Amino acid sequence: MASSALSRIANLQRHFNPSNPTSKGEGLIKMSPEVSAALTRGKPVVALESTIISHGMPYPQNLGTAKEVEAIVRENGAVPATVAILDGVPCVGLSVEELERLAKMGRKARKTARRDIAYVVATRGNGATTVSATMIFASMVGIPIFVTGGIGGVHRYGESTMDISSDLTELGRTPIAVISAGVKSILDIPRTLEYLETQGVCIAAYKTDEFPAFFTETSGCKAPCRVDSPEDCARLIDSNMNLGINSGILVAIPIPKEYSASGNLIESAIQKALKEAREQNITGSAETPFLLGRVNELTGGASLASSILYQMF
Ligand code: PSU
Ligand code: MN
Repeated sequence: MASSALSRIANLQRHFNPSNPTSKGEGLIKMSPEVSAALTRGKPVVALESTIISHGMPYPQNLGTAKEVEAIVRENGAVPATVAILDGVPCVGLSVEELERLAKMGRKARKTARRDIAYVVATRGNGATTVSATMIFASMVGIPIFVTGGIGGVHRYGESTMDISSDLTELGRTPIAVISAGVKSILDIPRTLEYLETQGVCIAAYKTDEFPAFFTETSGCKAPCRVDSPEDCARLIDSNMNLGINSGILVAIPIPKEYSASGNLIESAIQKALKEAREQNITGSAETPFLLGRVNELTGGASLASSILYQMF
């Protein structure tokens, strides 16, 4: 073997030397000045994912929505920290130019879940982080709260394909609170809730006893816990952190009635999109973006409108 390869391998061993502890991402993550100042001063910061920008909506709607969501976080007195990997550098907090670059890149950016992070960094690529990857970076820099639209879940037919989003295992191992509109019914919601129970994830629905299904307030599934105020949420997150439970929390806030799409319309579009995905053999990480795109086309834009409105409410 070439000596340069041998010395690289030997150098890797430093990671296992206990007298030389490796820091979690220290010096490897670029924080925006705004996020870094807020964290130093103890000002509230909210993490945001970026797959929804690259793979969730077309340009320029994606840029408009991303900016709007950041503005809403600011109006409420917190600092937004959108997470992405740009030219191999994990970034927490993006400038307007960086946000624009990612929005224009669209699907050319790699959809980056936990499994993809090392590859995108090593190849100096561009990665839009999913819920799992965003949780990892949020936790590395110390942001306990992360807001998104819909999280990944157990896919329909997951019992045979084993397609279970790494968002669920991440919630089981990273103590971040994810605030979302629940799980879209393109997924198998009852199995998603079972899997989250196995992973030890605390799930609380906000001002309701039912777990919401993103497009609609109801899923037919009961939520394990209920919270009725931001203070309730804060107490829950604090208890989890204080006890060092080390798994995450999912707070599900149902979409307001006036923004929700018709359940029947969505369900028939989902059935059609699922059939097409199977016919075209679309599986793995391509499935979620495909289904979301088709459901939006088949509902004449109603599903995307619900998505955008939810992000903004
Ligand atoms: N579900 C949505 N909208 C999304 C996603 C999921 O309703 O944009 C994105 C999120 O980034 C989520 C990821 O973390 O897809 C999950 O993908 P997969 O099912 O391949 O794990
Ligand atoms: Mn998957």
